[in-house]
Amino acid sequence: MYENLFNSEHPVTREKIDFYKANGYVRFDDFLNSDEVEALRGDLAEAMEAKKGFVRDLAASENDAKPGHKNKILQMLNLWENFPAVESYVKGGITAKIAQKLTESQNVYLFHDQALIKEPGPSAPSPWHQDQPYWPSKESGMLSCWMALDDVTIERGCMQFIPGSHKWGEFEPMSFTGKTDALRDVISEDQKKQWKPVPVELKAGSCTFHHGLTFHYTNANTTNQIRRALVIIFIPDGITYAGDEKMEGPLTSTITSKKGEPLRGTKFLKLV
Ligand SMILES: O=C(O)CCC(=O)C(=O)O
Repeated sequence: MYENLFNSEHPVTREKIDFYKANGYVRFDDFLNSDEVEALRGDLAEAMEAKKGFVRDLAASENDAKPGHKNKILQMLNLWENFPAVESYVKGGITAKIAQKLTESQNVYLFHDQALIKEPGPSAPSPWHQDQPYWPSKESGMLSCWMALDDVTIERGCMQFIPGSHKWGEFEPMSFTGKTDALRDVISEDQKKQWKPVPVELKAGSCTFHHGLTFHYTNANTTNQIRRALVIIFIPDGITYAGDEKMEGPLTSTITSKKGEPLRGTKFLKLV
């Protein structure tokens, strides 16, 4: 059904690779065409109805655990398992090939995909955080592709990055219900001087890639339109399983590696 979609090749120039290495993120404009965006939006709409698999409100607090609770940041994990357009997009490897070039890796495995949705209404900011503290990897180097499925502005919750912060090391995981800039409290005075957020507004079908240590943030969606993003997280070469040194995540039980072995799991597909 999707044989003509998700199979394009996207050039990665030396300039893009150098930008990613220096800044910890990089943008790719006009990556998916409108048919591809529509197909993914269709799957997300179905997923929001079906609520299959791992689904949660990333910003829910204890007070929110009530019937009729409206999600502030809806997270739906591993849609590739149940939704055919997402499956073609993920397995087609069009973003994994970019991850391969950015990391200069031979192999790239899937960690997981996730839809991150901020509906108009009760939306929350995604606080400044790094991703790596939530991941089971010992080494840094895993990375994400954040695909905009809507035109995103600052007000609608586009990604914002602190360029170069992927070189500052790994900090504690941040709470999604706490102060949005708590990460600023734990960095050095010199790093505070370099705290110059760069918002990356994107058209639907454009994306950013970011390194697992890069500080990033998105605003609450204060517009009256939905904000849909589809993220794929990649495991390049050289990443081993940290064992129980790291916090447990929704995929911990699917990990097949022993501590110190290359990070692999029953759902971590080889994409490239
Ligand atoms: O989309 C968001 O609000 C946050 C995205 C994010 O933190 C990520 O993709 O790592």
